[in-house]
Amino acid sequence: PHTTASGTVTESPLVLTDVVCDDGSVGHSIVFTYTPAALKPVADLVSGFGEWLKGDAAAPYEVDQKLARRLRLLGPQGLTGIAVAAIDMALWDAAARRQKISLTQLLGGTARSIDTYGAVGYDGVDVSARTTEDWAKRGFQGVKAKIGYPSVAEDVAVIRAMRAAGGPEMAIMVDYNQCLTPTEAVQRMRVLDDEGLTWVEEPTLAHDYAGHALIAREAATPIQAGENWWGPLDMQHALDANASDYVMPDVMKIGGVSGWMHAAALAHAANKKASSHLWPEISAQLLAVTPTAHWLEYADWWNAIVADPLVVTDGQASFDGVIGSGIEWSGKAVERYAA
Ligand code: SMN
Ligand code: MG
Repeated sequence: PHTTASGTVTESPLVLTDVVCDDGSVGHSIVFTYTPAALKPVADLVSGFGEWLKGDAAAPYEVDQKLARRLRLLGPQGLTGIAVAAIDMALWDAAARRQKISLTQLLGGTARSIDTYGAVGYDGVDVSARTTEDWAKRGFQGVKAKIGYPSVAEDVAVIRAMRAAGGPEMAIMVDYNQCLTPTEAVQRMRVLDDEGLTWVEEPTLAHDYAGHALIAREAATPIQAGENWWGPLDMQHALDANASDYVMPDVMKIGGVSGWMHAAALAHAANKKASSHLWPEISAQLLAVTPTAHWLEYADWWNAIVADPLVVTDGQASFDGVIGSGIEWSGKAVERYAA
């Protein structure tokens, strides 16, 4: 279970999409619905939108434009956005596979290694320290903990225990998962600013850009946000408000590979470092073509169903030799976990 200050993630409800093209090429993608109640509605939307695309060119740009037009009145966010991202990611995967190259190569880049950090849950002092030590032993040079304990003193105790366990060189990030008011966050930042943190993530409601901007202005530590932005337009609004020092779009919520590439351009233009959120395989490849690339978030939750999960050695993700976006089903496992 992945524990956060805003609830515990105990399962991974995933919709797996295959795009099948007339030339025999296929593309795969994973979307994460957060709750099983959204599984079937998302799967139905993916196949429903798929009906509109039968006979069309398997061209992600064209498909994105078509879906955006068809969905203008329903709106582009929430389950709709998730289904569009499922199709977009699978189409980009198919486009790379057709040429037997990686997604990164298709986008004009080459395989390179990406700094990767591991996750520490909302698990108290002892477990947070132990998990940090485990990541350090595996060669990771960054870890991110969930905090937002009842008092800032408890937040600090967790951070210091992690620092002791991970050593002075370890980059430590913390994530409040939106649990504070802006005023509480400003008060906590006055204390946390002495802890040498690499970033403090989502201290307040994800869509309270003014609140985030207030916190970012008052804090010396960089403020991180982005995993809950729906599409590049949300990101633009956050940038307009100067809501965060760093950005971390989520490849699904930002609109798939197409959305990510728009977001990468926005981060570049704003000169803000960009990190990823979940989806380690595809995100590593996208960070390799993101001019302000920063950290890759590592998660192995979906490894069971992926034939060749991302390889991370000494805290560096690599994808040399991978074809497509790195998503290939582990057939038996998919059958076993099918809902
Ligand atoms: C997170 C990830 C996945 C589910 C819930 C929360 C988190 C993160 O905020 O940054 O990894
Ligand atoms: Mg987060």
